[in-house]
Amino acid sequence: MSKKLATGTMTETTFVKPLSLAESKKKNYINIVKTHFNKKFGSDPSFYVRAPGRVNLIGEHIDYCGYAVFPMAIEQDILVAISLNGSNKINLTNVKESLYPDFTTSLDVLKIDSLNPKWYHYYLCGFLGMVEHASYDYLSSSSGLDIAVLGTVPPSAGLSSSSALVCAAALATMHAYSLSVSKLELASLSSKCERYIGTEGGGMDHAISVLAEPGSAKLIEFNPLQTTNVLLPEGAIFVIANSCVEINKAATSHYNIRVVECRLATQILAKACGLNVTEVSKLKDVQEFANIPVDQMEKKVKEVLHENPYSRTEVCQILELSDSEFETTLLSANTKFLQEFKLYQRALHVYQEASRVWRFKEICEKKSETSLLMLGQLMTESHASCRDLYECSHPDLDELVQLCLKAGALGSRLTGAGWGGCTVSLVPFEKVDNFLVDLKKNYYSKHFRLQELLDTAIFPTKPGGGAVIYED
Ligand code: ADP
Ligand code: NG1
Ligand code: MG
Repeated sequence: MSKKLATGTMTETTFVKPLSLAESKKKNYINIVKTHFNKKFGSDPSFYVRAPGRVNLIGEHIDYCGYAVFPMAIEQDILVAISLNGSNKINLTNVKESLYPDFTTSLDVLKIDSLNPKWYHYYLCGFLGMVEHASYDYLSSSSGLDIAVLGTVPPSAGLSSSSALVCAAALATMHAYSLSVSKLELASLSSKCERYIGTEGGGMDHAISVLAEPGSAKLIEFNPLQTTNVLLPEGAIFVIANSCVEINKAATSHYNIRVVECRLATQILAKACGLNVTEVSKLKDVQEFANIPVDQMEKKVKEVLHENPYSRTEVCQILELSDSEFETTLLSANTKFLQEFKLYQRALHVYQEASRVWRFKEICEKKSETSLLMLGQLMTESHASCRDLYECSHPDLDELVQLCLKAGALGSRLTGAGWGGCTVSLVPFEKVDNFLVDLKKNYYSKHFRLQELLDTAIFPTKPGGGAVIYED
């Protein structure tokens, strides 16, 4: 694990803050989770942890290919109230009990069922990641924990509720057992341990949830993990709108299929470039080892890959693998059944999206009269690429993006993994009120089932802070 410090203006290195410093809205939520904890366990929690969700402004499905992404933390978060209980049991309860029922397990039989993921498995990812990191030795038969959870990140909506839960669980475990882990280590290990749930995800969500600082978005680079604060241009605001199509990434195979397609495109491109395929695991590695600028990778993709889907047999032939070698080395549990792979389209999206991220950052830094227009255009191009090349959109999301643009957004795109979830739109300040009215009328009123969700489905957002431990 890299020990390199985050670059930029990382000012705070400690997670702990006095509870009295929590802002008043947060204190209200803390009181709700405290009351729930008290009702379930008959005492007050020892401390609280918050970890925020995030909105990715640009750079979709490229973190697991090694490329930099551009998210910011949002106000909505996962709150955890926790105490050691002196037994060998972990008792988990959730304020939204009807959605997320109580769960109890002994410390010696912890298990994450990736075939049937439940809410508490995400918590256990964070717990296990932390205890494995510190080695199990110090866990005793009295290391049990009582835990209450309250989440305000809309779930399964591309705003990273899952990773907020995993990060909060890892941080709560760290503090409960008096372990010392740096912010950068926590970000890396939370991203590794969310993979226990079965998704072969990248590191964006955990990095921003842990490392975010109020007031700026972050460019996040990987290998080694490092972050740079970027101030967003003035005059416009990012507005999130939820299509209200829910998609659970661990319970479906869409996400891992894309990871596999990128992996296969990597191998075939590496072979065609004469690289040692065993040294190359991500699309970014091909670009770097072949020493080709990222904006010229489009030409290479068009030279090497064909547009028609690749059959499993063809991929095995090109990579000189038997079918069973192919399955064991390149596929995952929920992608073993795959017979066809769209490699041209996925690789093209990744390289073009990676270039868009750097252009986005440069525009933010240069600040000109046309900055907002150029940022908006990049966002809309990113959505088109997610829809057409990466095929991770959804008809309702496409409709919502069009409505956002019609309502005055300078740019709009899906955010997060896609296949449902939210859009993020860049809206000039003076147009925000009309934008909200138009969207409510044209999207939310039309879809009757969404009426009751209106209050939480559409909201302006600004860059928030990262994970915190609150103590009395
Ligand atoms: P997202 O885009 O929100 O990260 P995922 O499909 O990755 O979507 O994760 C959603 C899952 O995270 C939910 O099905 C649930 O298991 C868990 N989750 C999200 N919010 C909460 C919450 N408030 N309490 C408990 N579990 C939650
Ligand atoms: P969401 O939609 O929050 O589950 C996922 C991945 C990210 C990234 C985006 C797409 C996890 C935990 N998160 O986010 O790493 O790949 O999709 O850009 O796997
Ligand atoms: Mg998630």
